[in-house]
Amino acid sequence: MIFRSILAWALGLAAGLPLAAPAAAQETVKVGLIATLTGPQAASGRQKVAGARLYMAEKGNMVAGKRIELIIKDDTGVADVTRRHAQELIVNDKVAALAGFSLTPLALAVAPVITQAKTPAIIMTAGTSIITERSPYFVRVSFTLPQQTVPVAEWVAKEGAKTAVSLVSDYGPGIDAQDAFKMRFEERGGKVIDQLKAPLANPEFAPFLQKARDLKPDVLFLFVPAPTAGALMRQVIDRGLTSANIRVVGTGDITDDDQLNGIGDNVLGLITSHFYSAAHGSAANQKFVAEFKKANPGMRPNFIGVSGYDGMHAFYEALKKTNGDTSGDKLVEAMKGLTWESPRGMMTIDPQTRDVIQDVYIRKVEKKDGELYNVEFDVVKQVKDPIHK
Ligand code: VNL
Repeated sequence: MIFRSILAWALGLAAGLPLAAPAAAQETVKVGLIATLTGPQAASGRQKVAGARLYMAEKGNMVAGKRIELIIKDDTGVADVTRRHAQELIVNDKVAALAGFSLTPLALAVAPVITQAKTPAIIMTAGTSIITERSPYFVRVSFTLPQQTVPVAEWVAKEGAKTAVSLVSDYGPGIDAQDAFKMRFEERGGKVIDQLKAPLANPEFAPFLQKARDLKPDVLFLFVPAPTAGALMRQVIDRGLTSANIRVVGTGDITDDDQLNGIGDNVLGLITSHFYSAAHGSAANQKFVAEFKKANPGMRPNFIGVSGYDGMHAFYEALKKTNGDTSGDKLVEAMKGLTWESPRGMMTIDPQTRDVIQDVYIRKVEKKDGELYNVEFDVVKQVKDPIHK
């Protein structure tokens, strides 16, 4: 008899019948952070997770009466794994939003999934222009490559450079950077004499660097994803390019704050344009850098870390605006037009494109207190992506 009633109770539970679920469980809002934590791009995942966690540690985990829970998944840098995590986080964990996405193909892989599920996805790295057009549920807090490239193309033209060669990783953001560099440099009277592309996986840069050197351009423009920067820049140095009569420039991915000290003094004086530097002088950034270092001994934040931090901000502010309503359409609507002071400077989510509008700085590698930094010395204010404005 007792056994039978226990059985009946258990069956009732399994069928989801009487016993009400605990109220607290219903008040949890989950965010699925898909980061690349292993493999050659692992440095990007470490930064993103550290940035997102720091934001939550500073602001607490209660927003609009809901408890925020961050679920972190490692996609190992493989698009099929990113897509599988996205599906499981949406279907099984019922996340209100996804975030993360390091390499461009990883972001593109989830576009159909988030569109079908109407789940917002906050892009914290991937920088190919087209991504935000692939789903109305993408919101980007990182950057686009054309946005970062145009300022340095203008800068070298203004400095009197007449000829240039570009060398980039052969995939979305590299092609975007190369095209944007050529467009703006040639508009300003320069000539791009060759556009070189190295494979993304296991790149061997030496033959491309030799070719660039032989072409004797005034400028060599470089882009690779940040975790690959150390490998590229060591070969740039070994080939003597920083001491040849060629001005080496790039987007800030090639001198990112995570890799820069490991690259070494040979890149002192190198000019890049980018939206974030750990040396940015604002009070907000000084606090951010200090807190980030305290929470993550041995690390300093880079543009991916700050995007992890800002991505959580976008989500928190959106949930406040919807008063805790987690409808995907309402959250995306609430993120459109958000403006705030990030450690990087002022930023806005463009209500038309869901992409980020932000200042892009021209910086020079300098040594301060025994460490290498990208020191900002000029700025182009509030730049929109020049491709899909
Ligand atoms: C991408 C662009 C990735 C820039 C990066 O590092 C980066 C991308 C992971 O769009 O794949 O620095």
